[in-house]
Amino acid sequence: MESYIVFGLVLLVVVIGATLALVAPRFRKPPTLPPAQKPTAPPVKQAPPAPTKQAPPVPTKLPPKKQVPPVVEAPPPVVEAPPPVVEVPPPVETPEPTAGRLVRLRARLSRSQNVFGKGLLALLSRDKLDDDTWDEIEETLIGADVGVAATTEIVGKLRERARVHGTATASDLRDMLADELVAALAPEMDRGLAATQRDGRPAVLLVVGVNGAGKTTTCGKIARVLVADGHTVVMGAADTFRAAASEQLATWGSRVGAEVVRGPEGADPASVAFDAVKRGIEAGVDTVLIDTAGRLQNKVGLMDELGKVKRVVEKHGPVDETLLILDATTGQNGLEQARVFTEVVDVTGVVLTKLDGTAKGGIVIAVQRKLGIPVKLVGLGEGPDDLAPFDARQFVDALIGTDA
Ligand SMILES: Nc1nc2c(ncn2[C@@H]2O[C@H](COP(=O)(O)OP(=O)(O)OP(=O)(O)O)[C@@H](O)[C@H]2O)c(=O)[nH]1
Ligand SMILES: [Mg+2]
Repeated sequence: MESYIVFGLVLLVVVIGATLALVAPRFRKPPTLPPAQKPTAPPVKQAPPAPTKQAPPVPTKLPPKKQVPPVVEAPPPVVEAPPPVVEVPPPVETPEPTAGRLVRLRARLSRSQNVFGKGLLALLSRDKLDDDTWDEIEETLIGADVGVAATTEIVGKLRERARVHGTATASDLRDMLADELVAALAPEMDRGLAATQRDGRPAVLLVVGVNGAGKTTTCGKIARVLVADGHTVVMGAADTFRAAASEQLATWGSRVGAEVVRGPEGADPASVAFDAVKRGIEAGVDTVLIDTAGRLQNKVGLMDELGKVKRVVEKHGPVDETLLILDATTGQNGLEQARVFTEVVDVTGVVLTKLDGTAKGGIVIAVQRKLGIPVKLVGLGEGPDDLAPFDARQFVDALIGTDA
């Protein structure tokens, strides 16, 4: 009996123990799981995706803060490369024909110039041409930059013709004056440009003159004239003192499709000139135009350099034409400068620029008379085709309005 009681107690203890063992965990889990899983789950889940998911957007927004390497790999600029490849075709222009360009001189002569023509006509229209009137005529011509010597000569001849004629009208006198002005311009002088090949090599034209006279512009305009006449041209930018100078010439060249030989800024002008002629010979062109500098500290330096340019270029053969560019607005003052040039380089022709401005046309007579060199071309403005071959009769017509 006792054994049954003991057995029953043992069984009861076992049952209770088993029951407790089963139930106890259930009571323990509910309080631990919810708090344990909720706080830990987010950090555990967010931790892995955070670096992987955030990686792509972060580099673009926050490159400097954290991950720099991904930013470096960005290849957008490479994609943009193809579109910018744009050809720049130089628009080659067709210069206008040179014939008839001088006609526009009259319209472009300054207002004072028209006054000059009208003033002379008024003087010649007086009933009586006494000494005072002739003095005034002389003063008018001198005032127009004709120069004292040339004026004295012109008025002397005119007076004599008027005296011989006896009954000359104002119109007759004006025609006579025009004749004398034309005669003073030595119309028989050869004004053609040596711009075509000789002995199988290009004609070489050297363009000289003081600072700002219009050398580079005139080079460009001459190139246009030559191209318009069917010639091929190479230009040499031997003004190496300023980068802008060769740039200026290159622009003129590209407008008419003429090659421009340039050197680096500060290069030896003579070597650039030499290379330009060499290139012209190789390319078999008709003309090589060489632009030179006018801007040097002193006159001696400028002249030495010009002499050197000429000597070096002549290793290829003689310079065919040396054009002296003179600013017509400098009047009589420019004449002394001009004379210095003729002593250093053998000037074969003069180009008078800026006749459209405040220039007094009479300077043409003074220049030719003083230098004994023909004025071959005149500049009538800043436009590309504002350069005209000089013609004595047309010029005088424009000057005193004989065709009015
Ligand atoms: N109105 C007018 N201006 C001209 C004429 N020829 C040249 N010019 C102007 O004169 C200025 C000087 O011309 P450039 O050709 O640069 O003179 P440059 O002799 O080469 O000058 P440097 O190289 O500095 O010695 C420019 O503004 C030209 O446009 C002309 O016939 N009429
Ligand atoms: Mg220049």
